Amino acid sequence: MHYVIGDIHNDAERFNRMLDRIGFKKSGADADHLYLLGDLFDRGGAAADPVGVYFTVLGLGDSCTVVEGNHERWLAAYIRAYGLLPARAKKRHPPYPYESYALLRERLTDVDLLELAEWILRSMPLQAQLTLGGQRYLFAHAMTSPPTTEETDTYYLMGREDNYDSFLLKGTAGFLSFCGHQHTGGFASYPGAYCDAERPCVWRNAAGNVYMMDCGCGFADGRLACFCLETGERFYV
Ligand SMILES: [Mn+2]
Repeated sequence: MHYVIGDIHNDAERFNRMLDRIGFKKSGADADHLYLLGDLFDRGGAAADPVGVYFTVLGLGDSCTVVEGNHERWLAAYIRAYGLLPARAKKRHPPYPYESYALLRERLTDVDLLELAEWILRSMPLQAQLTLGGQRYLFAHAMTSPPTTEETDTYYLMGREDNYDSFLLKGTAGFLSFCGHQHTGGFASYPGAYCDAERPCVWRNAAGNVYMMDCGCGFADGRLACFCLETGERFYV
């Protein structure tokens, strides 16, 4: 099966519970594949565990595709900028605005941290695509684009620089798009519908070609959503 998971935001516990819940298989004849929509890191409150999220994703190996989120970009940029400073300059450097960096530093060496930044910047595409059973899919953090039209990094990472409302209305023609970034709780006034009774939950636009997956994981009242492409089934933890 092919699964899609939205913004995790440092909640390794929920992420691992979700993989158990769907019985994710990373190898064998019936191996699954997972698409992560970015924003693995930052937030998560007292239970924030960025190392746990990182190690779980590394453990999934080739069975997982991660598209880059704005928080990955910010974290990688900070690691690169800070990690290369001499010790004295580090003291004067402003702290990373989220706890992720301090938590990562507790358990990872400088070299491990730089590897994390390289992993983000070199291996995470801004958009991924898949054709499955004749259906074409696109995965991006904030907004998708036709694969033939390369947009700016900000378009995929943040969304709003272009016409976000138009994307939510029309999607990307010929594809089913899966995105995160914006908590679905804010979509009540857009043309579309919540896919499940309990909130927060996955939201689908009225055209039926955009699924928004960020259900606020990492916030106190949020949860993590997972969508199975073959069955349309949604899972929440
Ligand atoms: Mn985001």
